[in-house]
Amino acid sequence: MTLRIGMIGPGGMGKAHIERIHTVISGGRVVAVSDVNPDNAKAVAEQIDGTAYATSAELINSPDVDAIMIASYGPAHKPDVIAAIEAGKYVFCEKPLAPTAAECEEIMAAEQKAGKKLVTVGFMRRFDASYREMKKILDDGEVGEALMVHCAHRNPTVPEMYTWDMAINDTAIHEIDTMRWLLGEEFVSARVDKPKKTSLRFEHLQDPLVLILTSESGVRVDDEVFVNCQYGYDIQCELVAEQGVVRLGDQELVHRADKLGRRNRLTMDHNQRFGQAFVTEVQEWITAVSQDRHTGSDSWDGYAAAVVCDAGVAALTADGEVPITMIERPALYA
Ligand code: ISE
Repeated sequence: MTLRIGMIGPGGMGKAHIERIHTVISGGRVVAVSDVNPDNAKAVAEQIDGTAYATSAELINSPDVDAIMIASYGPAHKPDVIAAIEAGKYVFCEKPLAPTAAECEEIMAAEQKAGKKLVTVGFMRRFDASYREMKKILDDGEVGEALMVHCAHRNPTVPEMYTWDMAINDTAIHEIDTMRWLLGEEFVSARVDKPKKTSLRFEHLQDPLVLILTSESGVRVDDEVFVNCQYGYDIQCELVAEQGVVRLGDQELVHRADKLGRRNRLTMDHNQRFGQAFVTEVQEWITAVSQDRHTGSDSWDGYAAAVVCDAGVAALTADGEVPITMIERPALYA
């Protein structure tokens, strides 16, 4: 059986997912699209020989659509995620689940009413082979307890529309989710260190910055966010544990040695760097949904990321530690 997927908001990320689903992934096909820009919906529908729906509500409720993917703008996610839950359909929503913790709570309330986990949040790093290996080493107890994690999240440049808070809730949100998953615990406080700013940035940005998070057991995570580093899309992570250190392998596309020396060609964006992770993520989602089961990050993960982001954004405009408090975890997400 082929899972018939309806895609809401096929912009850059949505189109990349469609391409993967129709070429390297098995078991699914995007058969329907909707978009705030009807011309885009029509153009994408023509390319995939599918149907363009005038509204996301019509797409979600169509009997010809089995499951939903949402790749629209974050502030538009909540009503579509809730409509999919109410229609009893599995929904894959790109990060963030919703921009505020309160909206994520509304989504969790709808899902609890449905009595079933239907929502997967698109945090793709959980599907990256290197992060998975790091987690396995930690979970198997090979290096003892985690003590610290040093992360770096560098982008070559960001456009002027990238607002000051996005360093946390659009960029660092990846480490926030990945570190919660790696360590298996929540964060209790956030702080932001603000070093000298690069001259190669738009004036409104604090770039670089270092987000410092402390977990329930006291593990300290530092995340250097530097989104105008110029040279590449460079993701680093080093886990320091009691009996060893584990770090992500080299990420460069090729190693080259020539008369200029030993050099590497680096990845330049997230689709290159995490291309295989996206494939694994979407393949696992299609396989799981076809078997009527949930996979990947759930609504609680979306909520927790939103709460930590709120604290991180608050810490960006304040000095010192900002405490992080969460509601009690509902039984559905235990
Ligand atoms: C973007 O939205 C992403 O998700 C990328 O992975 C991240 O590196 C970038 O900073 C974000 O703007």
